[in-house]
Parts: sequence; structure tokens; C-alpha cells
Amino acid sequence: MKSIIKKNLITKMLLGLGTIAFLSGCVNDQSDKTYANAEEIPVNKDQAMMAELTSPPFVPTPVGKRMAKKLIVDLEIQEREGEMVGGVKYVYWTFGGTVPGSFIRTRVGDEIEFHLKNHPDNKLPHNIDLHAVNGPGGGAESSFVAPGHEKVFSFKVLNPGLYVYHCATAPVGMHIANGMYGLILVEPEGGLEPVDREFYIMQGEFYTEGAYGERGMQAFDMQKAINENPDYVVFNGHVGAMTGDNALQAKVGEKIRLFVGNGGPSLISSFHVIGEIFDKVHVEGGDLINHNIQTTLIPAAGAAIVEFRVETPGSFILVDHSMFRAFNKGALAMLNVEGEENKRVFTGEIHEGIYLPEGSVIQSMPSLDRKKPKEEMKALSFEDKMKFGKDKYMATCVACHQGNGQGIASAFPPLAKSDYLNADVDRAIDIVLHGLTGEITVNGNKYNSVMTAQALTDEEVSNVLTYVYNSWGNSKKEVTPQMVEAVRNR
Ligand code: HEC
Ligand SMILES: [Cu+2]
Repeated sequence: MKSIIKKNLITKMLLGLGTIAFLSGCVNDQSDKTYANAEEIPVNKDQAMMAELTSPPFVPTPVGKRMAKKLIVDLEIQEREGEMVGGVKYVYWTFGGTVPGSFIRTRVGDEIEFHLKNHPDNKLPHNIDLHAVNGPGGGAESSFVAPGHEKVFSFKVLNPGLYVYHCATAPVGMHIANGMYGLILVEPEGGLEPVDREFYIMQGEFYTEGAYGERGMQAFDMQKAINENPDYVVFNGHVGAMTGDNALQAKVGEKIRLFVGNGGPSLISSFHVIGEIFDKVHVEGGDLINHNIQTTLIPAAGAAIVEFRVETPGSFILVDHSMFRAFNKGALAMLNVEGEENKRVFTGEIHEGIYLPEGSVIQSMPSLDRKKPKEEMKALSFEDKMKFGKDKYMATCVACHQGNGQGIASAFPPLAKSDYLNADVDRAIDIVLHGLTGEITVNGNKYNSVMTAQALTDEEVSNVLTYVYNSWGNSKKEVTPQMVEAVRNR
């Protein structure tokens, strides 16, 4: 992911320069008129401007005093492999190739023409819900887009503030958990007060089949997600996105502004900078400004604008102050401040990276070694199998195949009255054990998506498939653990 970020950055910086040149040409457009209602702010539709989009931790050029405009946002959804932490691979679903997605910067009254593209190599349909939108689903319904397609919709930004956007395609939690979130800033008329440096940081948690640091490609783990028990809690998509060589940089005396978001999907963040006090916090990203804050709470799918002046040189550590997340799950970033020591403010010794060694290893107590899974209860009667199978279905399959096995059009095939399911039991067992990808036809409709392997025991697979085969008009087969074992061993 690192190289991708750099490449994006260069093109985005070039784009940024173009925007500045363009902007300085239109500053004279400024009108003195003020509007009681943001809906009334006019835009010149012939003077559309391409929005500058940036990858984290960078943000686009401030809007300054420019007038409201028609702003074209061109965002491409990419499902791509990245590295969660050394040796651990993950397939991220992204808005613009990064987690969090590209930063979008607008001002009140802008009319946004949003182009959402779903890259043809992607496997799944997606959409976008922008919390800055006043309209149904935040744009979700209008933007639902299949791989290889583009959707265009438009909205006017009315409320200044810092807003989260995210994918809202079912299962929503899973799309967010795979990285589909980002921030859109709506600056007030005249722009935010200028500062020396601005950065874009977003927390999010990841649920993987393997424990923290377990090497190789890691699949998303639905059960851990439902339990809200993530293996990784990180800033900007992976462990170490802003530490070491990637640390944020500043100079003594500078005013720093952080646009901090929390993608969740579930945890809230106790955002704190070790060794700093926030001079100003735009609480929850809105108008309310609080002063002299140590830790600010950022809800799932919420944001805050945090401002502080750095008075002394050194390494400042950004954390979710739920400390095990910071030191054992990755929620830690660094801001390196260079410059003259300021003895009036701080006289102690300065150690760079004092907290880092702890962040890079997982510490475990010998007594906390993982316990063996409990011997599971066996379903002896057919009724038990149906009961256990239904429980497993509601826990594992329901998010995609839905409560009555009806599926979701063009995303998840139906299991109810499924000709594909009923044609071949061993194939169905194989799908649950090993997952499925590639084009299939179910009841005359084509699907070309991915089902990940489900980590279930033979007993569980036999129960869940027995339940599926004996529900919703299917062929009433009973699947035994022996049948599952045979498929597993072939
Ligand atoms: C994360 C979403 C997801 C989950 C969870 C999931 N599936 Fe699937 N399933 C899919 C997708 C997507 C396909 C189609 C894959 C393709 O296009 O190649 C599929 C295909 C299938 C098929 C073959 C097609 C059909 O409709 O008959 C069966 C059978 C199936 N799943 C059973 C299950 C069972 C049983 C579970 C729970 C143990 C489960 N799936 C959990 C997404 C999921
Ligand atoms: Cu999505």
C-alpha cells in the first residue's frame, strides 16, 4: 500500500497545484452578499472545478475565500491487497485506493457532482453514504454501483463541519470493516482559520481470522466483527501508517490542525496526543468549540477537528487512549517536532520514540495462552440439527444470504429454492468449507462475486446445510458430518 500512496500523492499534488492556479484566478469573483440559508448560495454551473482529492495523511488546499462552486468529485472504488503489519496481508476495499479514502474538501454552498466509479476488477457492488448530504441515504441509493460501472449524483453542501463518508452496501458492517470510509470537510464561508500544518487521520478496526501478527493473507472474520473483538485497531488503515519514516512532521512553534475521523465500524475512539493539550477541539466536527482538552471522544462514524500549537521539540504519540488498542493492536501514530528546545515550557530530557518499542511487539503473559476450544455439543436428532443449524445460519450466513435465504440482487445469490444449491450437495459443502469465486448462475441470474471460506467444524457445516436444505422450499436433504469430512479430505 505504501508505494501506492506515494504514487497517488504525486499525482494529487500536481492536481493540487493546478487547483491553486485555478483558484487564484477566481478570487476576484468574491461577492459581499451573505445568505441566511445555504440553499440560496448561487453557483456558476459553467465554471465547474475538479475537486482535489488527497490520500491520508494529507489534505487538499484550503478553500480560503473562494466562492461556492460546482465541484466535481471523481472517486474510484478499488478492492486491493495491502499489508496490515509486517507479513500480514489483507484485501482492503477502498475509496480511491487508500484507507481511509481520499479526503474531499468543500465549502458551504458548493454543488457537488459526485462520480462514483467501481473498478472493473472489483468483485462486489458498492455505494457511498456521505454524512454531509441532506438527502435519502446520504446518496447511498443513488450511488449503488456494480463493478465496471459509474454512477453520478449531485448534492449541495449546506452544513459546515467535518463529516464521515462510508459504503452502505449490505452487509454494511463488513464493507466498513474492510476499509470503506473517509472524510469530507465542508468549510464555512471564508474558510477555516489558516494554520501551519494540517493532517488527515482516521481510526478503524479490522477483524481477521488469524490473531494479531499471524502471517499470510488474512480473511475478514464475521464472528469477531459481531463480537466487536478486533485484532487490529489502527490509524490510516494499517499498523505503522504514521510511525518511523512515515511519522508526521512539524516544527516548534507551528499550529497543527488534525482532521480526525473514526470509521469504526464499532469502536469509539478516545483520541489523545501524549504530551500535548488540544488548544481547540471542534467537538464532533461541528460548530461547538471546546478549549484545553486532553482526550476527545470520537464516536463510530464521527469526527473531530483538533488544533494545537507545538511548543517543544520531540516525538508526540497519537493514540486511542484505550491503551491496549494503542500498544497491542496498532492505534498509535507519531508526530515528530523539530526545533529549538523551549526550557520555559519543558526542561526534561527528550527521548525520541520512547514508546515505540512497546508498540511493535505483542506482549502476552504465559498464563494467558489461548485456551483450547470447548468440545462442542453434538446435535443428535434431526430437530437438534435444524435448531443448531439455524443458529449457525443466523450467526454466519445471514449477513449475505439474508434471513429467509432470499439473498441480495446482483450481490449475494439466494439459497431459497436455489437450483444451484439443490443440484449438488458435495459442491455446496465444498463452498462452505473453501469459499467460492467466479461466475455462477443461480435461478437464471448471474453472480460473479466472492464468498470467503467459513471457518466451521464438520459438525457445524452439516447442521447449517441441513437447515438450509430443509428450509425455504429446498430439496430436504440431510447433510451428515461424515459427508462433510469426505469433502474436506478429498
Ligand atoms: C460475506 C458474504 C457471504 C457469507 C457470510 C456467506 N456467503 Fe455464501 N455466497 C456468497 C457469495 C457472494 C456467493 C456467490 C459467489 C460467486 O459469485 O462465485 C455465495 C454462494 C453460496 C452458495 C452457492 C450459490 C447458491 O446460491 O446456491 C451457497 C450454497 C452458499 N453460498 C452457502 C452459504 C452458507 C451455508 C453460508 C453460511 C455458513 C454462507 N454461504 C455464507 C456470500 C456469502
Ligand atoms: Cu462497499
